[in-house]
Amino acid sequence: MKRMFALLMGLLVLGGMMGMVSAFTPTIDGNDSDWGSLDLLLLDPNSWNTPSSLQEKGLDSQHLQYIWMDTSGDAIDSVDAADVKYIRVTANSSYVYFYIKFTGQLTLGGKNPNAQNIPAVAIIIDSTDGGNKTFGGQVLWGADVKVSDSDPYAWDYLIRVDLNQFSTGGTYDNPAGVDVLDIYGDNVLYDDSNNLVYGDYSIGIYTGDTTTGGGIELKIPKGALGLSDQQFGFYMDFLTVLQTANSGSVQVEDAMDPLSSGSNTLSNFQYADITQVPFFSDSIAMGAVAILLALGAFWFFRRQ
Ligand SMILES: [Ca+2]
Ligand SMILES: [Ca+2]
Ligand SMILES: [Ca+2]
Ligand SMILES: [Ca+2]
Repeated sequence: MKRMFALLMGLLVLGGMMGMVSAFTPTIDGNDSDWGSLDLLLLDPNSWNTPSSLQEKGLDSQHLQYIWMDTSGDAIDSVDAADVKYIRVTANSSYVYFYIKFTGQLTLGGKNPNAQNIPAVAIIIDSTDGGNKTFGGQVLWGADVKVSDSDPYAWDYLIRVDLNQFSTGGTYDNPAGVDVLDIYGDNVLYDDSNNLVYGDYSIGIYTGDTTTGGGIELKIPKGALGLSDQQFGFYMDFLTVLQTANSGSVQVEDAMDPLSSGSNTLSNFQYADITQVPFFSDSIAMGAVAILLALGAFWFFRRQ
């Protein structure tokens, strides 16, 4: 009886530990209240705040993630809707999740070709060898952007949300194999040849107000970003593009890089090591529990 009790207690403790360190699953609705609470003023600017540094600053262990705190107010044309405040990244065994927070309220264009001050945001991923140094035109609403030739990065995937394509906030979900284009009028994921990549992804848009700012939440299958089960990290940069009444053409407004007006060359890719996010991936955690259960049962019955 004592052994049975010890076995049960051991499994309970183990289960608790697994729960504490396994990945969390954000709800894709454009709101990041489900990413854990934290005093943003404590976070380091212009660098990744890693899962361990975030825990030191008060993030609970149920919400391990990376946070890039961007400079607020650094959009080239001072449009708050194009100014990224921070980006959160987390992952589980199947998906990578991104949350992009803006300083200003987001306005949605409803496919008005003459819309101004409505940004498109892109996250550029360098996850595999090779790739392209230039992108733009078709995928970035006319803006031509380049990755610095002197840096090692060459992008492989581009995640794009063009707010001019949407009419209302909320969740845009698509079944695997169907592009969001077919249903809602936007394209989301491209490879480095500007071809669409299909997958079971979702977008949540929260337009917010001028005080709270808006946000975009994304769920992308790991495989659609070239990440295998054994590969746990990627380099990324982001950018927002905008056409203002003054500019007359689309230009880059904000990125991880400190930008100057008219500068469309990016070089500040940052590495997100998503192994640090779910300390055990869900499948590894489940496998470990199954093995320990089997060992425990063997030990228990052998001694009966
Ligand atoms: Ca959410
Ligand atoms: Ca910014
Ligand atoms: Ca690459
Ligand atoms: Ca910036």
